[in-house]
Amino acid sequence: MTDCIFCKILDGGIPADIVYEDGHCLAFRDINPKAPVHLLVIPRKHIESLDGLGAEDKELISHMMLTIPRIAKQQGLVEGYRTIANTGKGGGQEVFHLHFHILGGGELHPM
Ligand code: DGP
Repeated sequence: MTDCIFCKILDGGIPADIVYEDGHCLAFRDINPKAPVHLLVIPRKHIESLDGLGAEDKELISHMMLTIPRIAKQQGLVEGYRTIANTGKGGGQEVFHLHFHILGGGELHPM
């Protein structure tokens, strides 16, 4: 999807501060951080949001869930972190390529 910002980051068209990558996903620093450490984890496959997942994505989403804690630890978030996936306009989603925010490195208010 050529007009997707995150697909452009995946293909190198837009630079990003990439902290992790593998065959299924990529993690990079959010351009507008809301915490001392604010990462976005995205699948290489263009899926708009959690709502766009199908049964065929079971392995991919499971891989991402298992990888998020590894990335968090790699980035020094040993005390914990918050993981958020905004879904749809009503959920505050602005970029329509599935992503998980990882936030940490400071005090996070209880939700
Ligand atoms: P969301 O509201 O969940 O769709 O969050 C999208 C996030 O993406 C938002 O926190 C800012 C971030 N973002 C948008 N454009 C770029 C970009 O070009 N580079 C990076 N690194 N982050 C971006």
